[in-house]
Amino acid sequence: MTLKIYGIAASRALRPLWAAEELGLPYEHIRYHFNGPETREPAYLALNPNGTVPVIDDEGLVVFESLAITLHLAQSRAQGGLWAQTPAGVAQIYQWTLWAATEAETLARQWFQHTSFLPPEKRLPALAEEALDRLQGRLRVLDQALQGRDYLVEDRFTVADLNVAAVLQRFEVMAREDFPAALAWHRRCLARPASQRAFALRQAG
Ligand SMILES: N[C@@H](CCC(=O)N[C@@H](CS)C(=O)NCC(=O)O)C(=O)O
Repeated sequence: MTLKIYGIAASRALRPLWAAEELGLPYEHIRYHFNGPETREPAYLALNPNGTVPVIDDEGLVVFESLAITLHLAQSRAQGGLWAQTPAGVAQIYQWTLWAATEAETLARQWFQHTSFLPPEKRLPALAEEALDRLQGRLRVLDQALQGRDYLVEDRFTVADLNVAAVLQRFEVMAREDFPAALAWHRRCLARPASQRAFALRQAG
């Protein structure tokens, strides 16, 4: 049975798609849109009761939450090189992934919603501004962590880089200050062939 990844690439499903591409995994991409209708059906809700994308079915193991999925793929295919080789590296993968989810994504999402995603009449510029302002502090943390190094964990590309780079996929638009180390790192991550292939899937839906 092939790995199944549900959700169009122009959504958080990009993250497991990118991980699968990095790992060279065969997978079936089921391009359900996050606005439905398929994600409102009982068959889908049995996989992901949140009714959101992505969710994966990995030979019977069903996992939702995009960053949990990338962690699972990286760890279960550790020979693919996205997982850490030491307990300290594993701790840092968790640290950066949870940082991405709790510190970075909330603000990046608030900014994106109120600049692009919501219908214009529902956008609140003050909320976009507040999020962008607070985000600069998070980007500074990232920039400092990347001083003198190419990647976040164990000096090579891991799922920590994938998760943080994907959550901050609009890094270049969101950065108001100079963050040279983080900017170079972000470009390095997004230039990877697997990343390019995953992002290209957004054209197909
Ligand atoms: N924390 C979840 C969020 C999933 C999520 O909200 N996905 C969006 C698309 S990017 C969605 O399906 N939205 C539809 C909805 O909320 O009904 C994850 O990272 O997987």
